[in-house]
Amino acid sequence: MKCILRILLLACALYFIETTKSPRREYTSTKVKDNCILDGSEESKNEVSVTVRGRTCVSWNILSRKYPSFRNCNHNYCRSLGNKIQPWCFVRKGNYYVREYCDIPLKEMKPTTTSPPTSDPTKQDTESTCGERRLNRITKIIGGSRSTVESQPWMAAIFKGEGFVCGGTLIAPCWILTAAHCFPDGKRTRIMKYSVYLGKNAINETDTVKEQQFNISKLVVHEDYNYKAEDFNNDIALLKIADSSGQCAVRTDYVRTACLPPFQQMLPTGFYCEIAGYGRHQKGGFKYSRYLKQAQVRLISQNACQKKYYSKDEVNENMFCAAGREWEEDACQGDSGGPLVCELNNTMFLFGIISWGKECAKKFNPGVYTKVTNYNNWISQHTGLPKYTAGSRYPQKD
Ligand code: 4AZ
Repeated sequence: MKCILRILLLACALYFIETTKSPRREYTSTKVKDNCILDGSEESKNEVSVTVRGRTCVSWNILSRKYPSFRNCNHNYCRSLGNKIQPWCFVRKGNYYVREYCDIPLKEMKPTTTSPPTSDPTKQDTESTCGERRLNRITKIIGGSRSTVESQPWMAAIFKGEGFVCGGTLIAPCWILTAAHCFPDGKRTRIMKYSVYLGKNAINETDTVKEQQFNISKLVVHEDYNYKAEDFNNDIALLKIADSSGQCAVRTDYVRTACLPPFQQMLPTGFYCEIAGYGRHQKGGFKYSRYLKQAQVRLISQNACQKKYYSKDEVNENMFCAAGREWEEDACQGDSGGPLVCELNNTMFLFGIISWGKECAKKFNPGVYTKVTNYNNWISQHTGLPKYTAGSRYPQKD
């Protein structure tokens, strides 16, 4: 008995030593004493220290308190560490250090996966190829599931400088539909300060293989959106996007357009649709979700929403309501402008723009969405794309 106890104690002590000396197993190495563990493989050596966003990497040993195995790494060169798809490094963001990919793809990445999006016109979605996706859902988290851009390839992330502003939806290769209230300066918005990302899985990470980055060349806020009234009526805006060489979105597994339903098309009460965004994931929580999330919500009748939950003044005919099962899933701050898409015949149609709601995931306070099907003519007028607003992919009644 004594002998078994001794063996157990010895095993515990060994385990304790092992775990305390290496808090993050991912970055430890036993073989190196004075060398930098990051330079173990010839393959990973390079002298690039600038990220895809143009930021300079910090020296790895700055983080040696958190990652003791970096203590001998007195350089700031990008390295392929962990399961990352390409070399990366830490950069300083305010008081934090965050990881960012560098502008050097891995050698072994095949051209088919690394080739940058091209301007080949056959690689752009049209009104007849919208709404398709490769489903790819992963682990469940509070109030919805973590999503991937493959599941929501129309999802756009709008940034002002370095700061995340709102979600949006790609409805044509050069056009994003979003909420007017995302641009509080209305017509006076300085659009050159903004950028739009498609194919983005995480707000704080850059994945150059999946992402496409754009500037805004034109912002159209609905003429009747009233900033003073704060009533969210006509909470709709269009962004025209173009990358640094003037190209619009290229169709990939991570970037696709959502279809627009026909003018004034309705869906039955109780129909399940999906919302997606990078917004808050807990009521009262202060952190934005770093990762794209999606949730299922059910459409609520206009009558119930105007009489039971809100008033007719608050929810007008340019809006509709939806809520998760048991009120547990909902959009929240930061999700604004993002999509509410509904599936018909394996094709995803954009019915709503995340707009407002009293608090988040609160009983009897559903989320309120801009009714996209009231705006087909407005969208067509401003984009000049009547084919995209005709709803031609929508299943016809027999
Ligand atoms: C917001 O502030 C917001 N629960 C969006 C949606 C909802 C609440 C707030 C709905 O962007």
